[in-house]
Order: sequence, then structure tokens, then C-alpha cells
Amino acid sequence: MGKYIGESIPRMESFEKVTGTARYVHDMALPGMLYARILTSPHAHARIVNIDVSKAEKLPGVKAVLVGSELPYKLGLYLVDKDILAKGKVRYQGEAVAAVAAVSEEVAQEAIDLIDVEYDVLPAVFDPVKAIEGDAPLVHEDLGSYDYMKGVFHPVPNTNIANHFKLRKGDVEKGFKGSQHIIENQFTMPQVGHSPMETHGVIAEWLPGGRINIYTSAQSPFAVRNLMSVAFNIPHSKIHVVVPYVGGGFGGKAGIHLEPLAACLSKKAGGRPVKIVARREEEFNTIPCRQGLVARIKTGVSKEGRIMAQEITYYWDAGAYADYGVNIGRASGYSGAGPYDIENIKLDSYTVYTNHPFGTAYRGFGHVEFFWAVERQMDIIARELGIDPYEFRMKNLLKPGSITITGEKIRENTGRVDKCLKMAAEEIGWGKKKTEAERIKELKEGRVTGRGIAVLHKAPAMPTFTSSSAVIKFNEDGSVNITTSGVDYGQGTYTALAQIAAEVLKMPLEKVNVVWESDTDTGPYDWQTVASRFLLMGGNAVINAALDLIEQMKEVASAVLRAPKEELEIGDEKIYIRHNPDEFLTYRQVAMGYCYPNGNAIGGPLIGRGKYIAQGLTNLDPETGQGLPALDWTYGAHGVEVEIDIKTGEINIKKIVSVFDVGKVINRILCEGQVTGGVVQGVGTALYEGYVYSPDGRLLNNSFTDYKIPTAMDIPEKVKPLFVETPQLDGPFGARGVAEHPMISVNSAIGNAIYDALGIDIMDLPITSERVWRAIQDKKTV
Ligand code: SMO
Repeated sequence: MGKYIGESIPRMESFEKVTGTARYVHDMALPGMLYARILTSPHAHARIVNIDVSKAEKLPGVKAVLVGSELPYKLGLYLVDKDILAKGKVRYQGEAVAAVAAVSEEVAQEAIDLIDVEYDVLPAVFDPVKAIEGDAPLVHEDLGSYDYMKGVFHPVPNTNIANHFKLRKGDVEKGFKGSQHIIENQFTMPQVGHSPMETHGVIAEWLPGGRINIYTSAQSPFAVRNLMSVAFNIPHSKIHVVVPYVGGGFGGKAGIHLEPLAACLSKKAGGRPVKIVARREEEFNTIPCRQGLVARIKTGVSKEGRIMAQEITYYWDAGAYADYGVNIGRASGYSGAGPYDIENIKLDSYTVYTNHPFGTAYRGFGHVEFFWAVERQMDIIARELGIDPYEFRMKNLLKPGSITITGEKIRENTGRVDKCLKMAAEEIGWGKKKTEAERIKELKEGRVTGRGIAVLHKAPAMPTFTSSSAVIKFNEDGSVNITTSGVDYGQGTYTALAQIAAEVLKMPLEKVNVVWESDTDTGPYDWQTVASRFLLMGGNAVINAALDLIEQMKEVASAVLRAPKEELEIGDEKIYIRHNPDEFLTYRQVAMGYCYPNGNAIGGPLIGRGKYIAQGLTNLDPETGQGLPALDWTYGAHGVEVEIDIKTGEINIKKIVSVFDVGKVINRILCEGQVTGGVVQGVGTALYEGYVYSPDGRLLNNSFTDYKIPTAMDIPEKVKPLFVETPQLDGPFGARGVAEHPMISVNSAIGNAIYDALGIDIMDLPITSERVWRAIQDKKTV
């Protein structure tokens, strides 16, 4: 390998970010810009009897007031079930009901306070298990009429079931009959907020000529453009979306959010630009969150510790609208039993409407939630059998030759989950048992330690039409600019793409620039930065664009140097004749001397979906869920050591080892950074985070005072990222994605370590100190 692949190169934009010069939507203002505020519902479920906006409209400085009944558009990703502003009824507390654009945010807020809404409160439903019972109030009365993705998503009419994903393999009844032990448990996880540093923000102008300009904090300009186009029935050519720097997304900025509302306000205000920025409490209440989950798992195992059968039901608390929830239900269906070799399986994954704020994508796309259940269950089973949890997993994990639950055969070059687990276990000191003396000493001191392990996997949950592209353009001096419309919202992927380009083009990294602003008018197509796919797909696009650029250079050089293309080589920013290296052109000469004068800037346009043939990959059989669900899988494992103060229940994470088979590390420091960030976010959902509601469905902890995310104080003493490198055949330099994975299974590894320390099984997240303390009081086994 050359100079750059695998190196720890600091991210390119660090200086701009730490000096405050990086420009975010929050920083931007356009001439004549108006500021918008929204009025949200105080009720979880209520009919809107009347909205009186007359006083608001008369307030000086108010330029537009909007209510739902004025807007004939419908929104939705897979099920089109949402209005821009609530119409007829509200379905969650925090739902936007009316909006005002005015000359200042203060005036807009004053106008909002003058709007009177009369509600008729309706019975509500909050528990996804209760919500699918026959007598539950319906969140949507008209389900079933918006089946969008060719029947792939199935709302069940006259129920709250937005989607039912089924996986069937083998014969579970037979498997249970042949089992020595049958172990059944329920695990839960609450809804969780993304908490990006930059809340959602957008500036939109709907120009009188019909064109819409949007500057937004989103995960993809093209996804925003497409969803706007679908919602308003306007061609892509009339919509322009720009995404500048983005301060974190984590899945919460996939899709569209405030963009349609800002555009409609602008239209009503005669085309003046309108800015909406979500306040922190709106980021919790109004903007979607991670779905909650109730998971029931029944596992049959043989005496020897082989899993014979498994029956799983996932009840997803999707909240009031389906958004990504239906696809999360699906993705967590086809990967929802973990990376295990299980012959007989029956899995049902229900995405259920409730009167909670609605759920969307969040780092891990469902896997953080269900792996809490799967990987806790594995430890509980191992204990029941009297087998070491590590040995039990090793007996059942997928290995080359095994068949996955969707019927895919594991190949030699697939990532290796067993290797990840082995490395994590070794590094955490697995198997080192406490002596009786140590145990007594710990109890005396009141601080008990324990170790836990957990594995994970995830594949990119992507429809087949997803692709990335890149354009590499020579500047006149032979340096290059890369345009890609994938959004780097903090991962460091642009730096990795620059490394890949410098490597392939054999030129210094300093001469490679990745253009930061993603723009649908000028940028090449990219689906979205989601699903840990950007390095994999964008990296391939950059490689292909660089190869195309080299081909074009060779054509020029062949004519100038009078040598056949096949005899030309590149290196050291030159293109030369292999057998006569003194005969060369520099990149600068190629760029300036031969191309620009002819009006022909060399630049490789690229070339769709990289090397993948994605056809049919997400076309699983609707009755059995069998088929090829994804392009690739990234596997991993965590090992943790915790220390618990038995007087307070306080959990101190002393060490987390996280191992991932990333295929090939492109940039070590950024890869480690990605893992460390994911692990800390995983610790947050494991120990602290979760939406808490009043009985009538009001979110009680919608601020960082009441909703605790990890701070510097809560970061584990040691986070150790390690990598296995089984090359992905068709990944860039063999790499595969690792963006979401570090967050998955952190919760279960911690839960398992708590059992190891205290002999207490925690089944519900978050594992707060209070929960642990109460469990200690109840159990008194320690
Ligand atoms: S959870 Mo992500 O933005 O695929």
C-alpha cells in the first residue's frame, strides 16, 4: 500500500471548526430574511376544533401565518402519513399546529402566543404492545391507502400497525421440541433523542418564479430535494438544496424535517427567505427521535449449548408517524437475531403507531435497541446452561460456511465476528475469575467489579437505487478538487476520501481539496450519508473518478509524448513513459497547457454505484424474509469492565474494548475517533438516556437539565478501539463501514457486566444508578 491508506491524518476541517469559521445554517442569513416560530400541540391526542389566527395576523412585523388546512401536501418516506402542520387532529404532544414568519424571531414568537387553538382531547395510546390490541384508540383512521414502495411496507388496515415484517426459516416448533432448555424473556428500551450539537435548521425561499432554494442542516441535499419534489409535485430541476457544514446528524437529519414548512411560509410571504431553527426543547418534542422497543425472545437450546430455535417479537414504538420506523422494523427483522447460526427461526417485527413523538433513523437503525435484548438473552441462556457466555457465543456465532437467518451463505471474505469477540475477550481479561478473597474485599469496600461481552453486526439498510458519485477536477496548477454530495457531518469521511484520491492519483494530500458544501445544482448525485455507507460507496466513487482522470491524462500525454497509452505511468505528480522516465508531463502541464486552452478541464465524472450490483438485494420474500438483504455486513464485539458502588448504584465504566472487522482501516485516528464517539453515545443510551412521560403523554425531560447525555465526566476511563481487517472484496482498498456499529451492543455488554458484578439481571434501559440501587435493595444478594 502507498503513502496514505491506513495513516492517522488529522481531519481537514479541524481549524475551521475549532476557530468558529466553519459556516453552518445556524450562522447564515440572507437579505430580507424572515424568522419563523411554530406553535406545537400541548396534547398527545386531540381533535382540533378551531384555530383562530386573527390576532397573530394583525401583529406588526408578521409576514405569514400558516395552519394545516391551507396546505394540501402530504409527507412521508415509506408511508405517506404526515401533514406539514397538523390537520384535523394532533397525534403527539409537540406536533406543529401553526407557524408564523416575521421580521424577527421575537415578533414571530409574540404572534405564536396570540394564536388560539381549541382542542377536544381524545383517548391516547402509548404502549406499542397495547396499541395493537383490538380496542386501542387508532392513531391514524385512514391507514393502508399510502402503500408507497411497491407493497414492500405493509400497514395493516384499521390497526396501529404501520408495518409487519416477517421472517420464517426452518420449523420453530420442531426446534423447541428438540431443545433441552427453553428460555423466554422480555427486554425494553425507551425512546431516545439524537442530541446533535447543532439542532435542525433551515432557510428556504420559494421564489415567485416557482424555484425553491433551500439551505439546510441535513444528511443529504439530494434526499431533501427528492422528498420535497414528491411532496409538492415539482420537478427536481426547480428545487435547489445546499448543505453546508452540519453539526451532527446521527440519523436524525436523514429525510426532511423543517424544510417543507419553511418553504410554504416563504411562499406565503411572497418569496422572502424564511429561517427556522429548532429550539432545544423542539429538538426533543417536535423533531423525531429513536424509537422505543419492547422485545420478547424465546430461545430453545440443546444440552450442548447449540441454539435450536428462536421466536422473536419486536414491538417498535414508532410514535405518531412512520417516517423511517417502518424500514427500521424491517432492517431489524432481517438482522434481528444477531450474528448467530440458527436453523429454526420465527421473527415478527411490528412497527406500531402510538401517541408519542415519532421515531426515525438513529445511529444503528434499530440495532442498538434489539441487540440490548439479543445480547442480554445470550448471557442469560449461557448462565442457565452453566456454560461460559464466551464459549456459548463461540459455539453459535456465524463462521465461514454458516447460513444466516435470511439464507445467505457466509463467505471467507465476509467479516469475522468470532475474531472480533476473541480479541475483545482477550483484551478485557475475560476468564480471569475473582478469587474469594478479592470478592470479599470488594464487598467490604462497597465497590464491586464485573466484566461483560457482547457481539453485534449491521448491514447498510439501503434500497437498491442508492448510489454515490464523485467528480474530480484538475485545477490549473495540477491540484485537484473533489466534489461529492455525500455529507460529512462530523465523521471525517472527507479526509478519508482525500486520502483515497491522493493514493490513487499518486499526488500529495495537500493538493487534494474536498469541496465542503453539498449542492444539488452543481454536485454529483449521492443518495444519503446514512447506514455507514459513505466511505464504502463514496470511496469507490472517488477511486473510479480518479481512475477516469488518469485515463484522460494518459490520452493527452500519449498525444504530446507520442507514446502509446499502455506505456505511460503516473507517479510523483507526473505522467511519464515507462521505459524513458525523463520523458514526462507534470500534472500541472497536463491541466494548464493542454486542457484549459482547449476549454476542456480534465475531470472524471463518476460513475454511479461504485462496483456494486445492488439489484434485488433488498427484495426479501415478503412471507419468509429470505433473500439477500444487504451489500455487506460489519461485525464487531465489545468487552467492558464496570465497577459498581453498592451503596449508591453508581456505575463506573473502567474499560471498554471495541473490536470491528472494518476490512481495511483507511485513516486510523478517524476510525478510532468514530469508535470512541459511538461507544460514548452507546454509554449514554445504556446508562442515562430515555424519554420520560407524564401519564397523559407529555415529555417531561425535554432539556439538557432533565435529559442527561454523557459529558466528559461520564466517558469511560479507557476506550480501546481495535480492528480486524478481513478485506471486503469490493470495498475501497477493502474497507467497509463502521459509523453506526460502535454504538450497538454497548448497552448489553454493560448489562452483562452488571450481572457479573452483582448477580442482578437488568431487563430495561436505561440502567440508571437509581434502577441499579433499587435492584440491589430488592434482591439483597450482594
Ligand atoms: S441510522 Mo442512519 O442515518 O442510517
